[in-house]
Amino acid sequence: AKEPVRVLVTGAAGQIGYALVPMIARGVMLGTDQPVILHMLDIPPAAEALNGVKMELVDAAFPLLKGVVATTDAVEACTGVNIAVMVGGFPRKEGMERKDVMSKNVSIYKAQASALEQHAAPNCKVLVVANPANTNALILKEFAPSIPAKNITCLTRLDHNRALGQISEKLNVQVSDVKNVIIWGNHSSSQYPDVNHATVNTAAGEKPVRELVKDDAWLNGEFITTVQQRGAAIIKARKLSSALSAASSACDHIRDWVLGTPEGTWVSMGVYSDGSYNVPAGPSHTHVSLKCFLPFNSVLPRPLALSE
Ligand code: NAX
Repeated sequence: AKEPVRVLVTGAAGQIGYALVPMIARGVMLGTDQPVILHMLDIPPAAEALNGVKMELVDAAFPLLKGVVATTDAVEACTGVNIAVMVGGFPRKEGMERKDVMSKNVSIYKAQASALEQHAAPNCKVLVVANPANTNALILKEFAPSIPAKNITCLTRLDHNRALGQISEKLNVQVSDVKNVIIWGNHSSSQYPDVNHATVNTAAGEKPVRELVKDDAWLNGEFITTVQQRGAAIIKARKLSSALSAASSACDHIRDWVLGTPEGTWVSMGVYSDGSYNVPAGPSHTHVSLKCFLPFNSVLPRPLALSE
């Protein structure tokens, strides 16, 4: 039998956490033959709710779940973890300026970076979900210099999956037959969902999305804005932000990172740019006019090839 993998979820008492931890415990993230031990971190005001989530995990009697650590102590939460999914953070509230949210998140991500750097398992893989995801990932990278930059990523897979979903709806094909969209830019409304290399598996073989859609106006207009603004549309409809789709995409991100993508398929992840794809290496200074300690836009997404 395989040794259990320790998976940390921060902000585990929140709505994404509530959708995510049962997926991990069922094997959606790491495979149905991979036992897991869940580490859940939240802040003291959420401690009771966090304990309630732990009670439900026990009640669900997941065969793969070999243990649960539920804590408000970052060091205890980070100790020995192989995978860290950072969902906790300070949300932007009405009337708050972006820089106020930034300074709160800088202190949160600085402390959690140190806890991970000192106590996580070697080669721990980190996925930042909490917004601003790209910037929080950069902060974590800056304050955990001994963790290789390539092990620190942020979630843009939800945008990638949203783009696949829109193409599948437009063409009335199965979403599993659509592949190789790319999300460039930040996880924000400035992102660019790119269909120029995307294909659909048809009875007559793989066809480019552009050839099948035959509607460049839609592809260059409504498709892009729908993907860019999907988060806002979900909030409008649900009165809550995306949770099940974010949790599912976080599982997809880690699964493909650890287990690889199918031959000929790539996916989008936010990574620290090494200069690939003609994207400038290192932090981008596009938004330095916003007063924060660190440049924004710093972790640039790229498609991940199977071999990486
Ligand atoms: P919730 O407010 O439901 O949950 C957040 C949880 O984090 C709460 O339980 C809170 O107590 C906890 N928390 C706050 N500070 C913490 C700290 N210092 N350490 C540990 N836990 C802490 O938000 P939810 O809807 O679950 O969203 C979580 C984050 O995901 C938000 O920042 C949100 O903006 C972001 N999202 C990112 C997406 C992406 O694609 N990158 C999409 C979905 C989502 O909007």
